[in-house]
Amino acid sequence: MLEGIEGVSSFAGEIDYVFWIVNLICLFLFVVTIGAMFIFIYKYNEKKSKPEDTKNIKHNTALEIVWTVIPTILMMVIFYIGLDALRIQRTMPKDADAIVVKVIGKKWSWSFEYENGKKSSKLLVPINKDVKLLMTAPIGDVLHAFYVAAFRIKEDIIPGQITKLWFNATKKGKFDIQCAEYCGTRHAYMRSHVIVVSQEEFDEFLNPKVEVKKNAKLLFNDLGCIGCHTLDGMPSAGPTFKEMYNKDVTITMNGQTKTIKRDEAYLLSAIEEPNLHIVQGYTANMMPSFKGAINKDDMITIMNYFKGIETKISNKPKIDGKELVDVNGCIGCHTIDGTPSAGPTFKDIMGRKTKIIKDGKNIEIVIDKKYLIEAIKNPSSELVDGYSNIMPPFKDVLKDEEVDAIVEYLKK
Ligand code: HEC
Ligand code: HEC
Ligand SMILES: [Cu+2]
Repeated sequence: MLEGIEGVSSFAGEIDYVFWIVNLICLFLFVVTIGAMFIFIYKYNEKKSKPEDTKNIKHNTALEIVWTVIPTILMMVIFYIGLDALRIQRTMPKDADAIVVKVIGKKWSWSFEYENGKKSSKLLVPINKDVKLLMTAPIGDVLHAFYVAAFRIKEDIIPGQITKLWFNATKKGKFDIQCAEYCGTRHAYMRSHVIVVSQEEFDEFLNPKVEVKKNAKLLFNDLGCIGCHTLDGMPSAGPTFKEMYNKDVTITMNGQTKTIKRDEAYLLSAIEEPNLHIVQGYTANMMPSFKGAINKDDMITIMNYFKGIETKISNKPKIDGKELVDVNGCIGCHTIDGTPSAGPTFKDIMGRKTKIIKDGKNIEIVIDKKYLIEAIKNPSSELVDGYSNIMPPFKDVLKDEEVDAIVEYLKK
């Protein structure tokens, strides 16, 4: 079935009911009036009946009551069921019981922001959960309308005002979002998707489990090694961790004393089976076994530390240039496949020759990193020849590292 025909929100049934009742009433009235017209065309055809043969009827009370009362009742029915469906659609769920998403519609893209600050260019929502949309457009933008046919929802988006919608999706899948208010050149491309997923998938999307790579020092702290070992060469309850790797050590193993090299296998067994060999001068049964307590990644980090290789901490999620380009609506005006749009294409942009207008002068330049940064932060300072000055400046919207990430992405 065509996407959008089947209603997949909790109140789609009520909306469809109104739709069908109104249409059936219209169909009935259409048949009655057009049918009567054809009957009269036939019956009172001038060839068959002369006007003077026809009775001159001035009044028929019964008929007039019928054609007044029946349409009035039908009108009241339409009003009642319409109002009822509207009431359901306009009664917003409480913020506490719903997922509240900010929707920004602007020339010519959609972006969605969740309560925890997560931004996305697609509206991902869990199934069977109330979702409340607070929608707006930036001041200076134009009117748009948020329309999801499959959910039977549509509402205007007005710069500087907040309009609201809610829905509760009853089926998993991908459903079209379309701007339903003509808003300029790229209006037809102002599209996105609602993606309805399970609660688990939604949670993972909202709070992705970023793998935080800890550095060795943090691990030593967390695992409690620091209680018995030092990093700076000082002895403690156990030997220091300073410069151990590949150095000789004297140990007692199976009652025998011998000197061996601290290679990786030795270090590993010293951590996992500490009582297998005891370092001379220290007591056995002191160090607990960490077998199974340290995962593979962390063990690599620890070994790297012993070997003198520093593992960098990266607990900041990586800034993804592609995601930023999506979320900030760049694709509303630029393409990545070489086709022209409201702005120049991003394809092969780095190193490309282009004519720009700078300080009123027409010059040709080769696009480099510095130019790209300026073109994103202050587009009107260097206008590409042949295009209009419609790109919003991103200098206060994007952080410097975000602009860098976009430039990195554009290079590809
Ligand atoms: C309760 C104290 C204690 C804790 C906690 C402890 N150790 Fe030990 N560790 C010792 C003692 C005592 C020795 C020396 C005796 C031996 O060889 O078992 C030792 C020996 C070692 C050795 C061999 C040292 C050498 O000079 O050859 C390594 C490697 C080691 N520990 C790593 C660790 C790591 C990694 C941790 C944390 C995951 C840790 N230890 C936690 C007490 C501890
Ligand atoms: C409303 C439409 C619109 C949006 C949104 C938009 N741009 Fe533009 N962009 C343009 C137009 C039009 C031009 C050409 C005129 C100019 O230089 O400002 C342009 C020019 C550029 C240029 C210079 C291209 C060249 O060939 O020299 C870059 C780079 C650029 N945009 C990047 C971006 C990025 C990155 C975003 C998103 C963060 C973005 N744009 C969002 C319309 C837009
Ligand atoms: Cu629009």
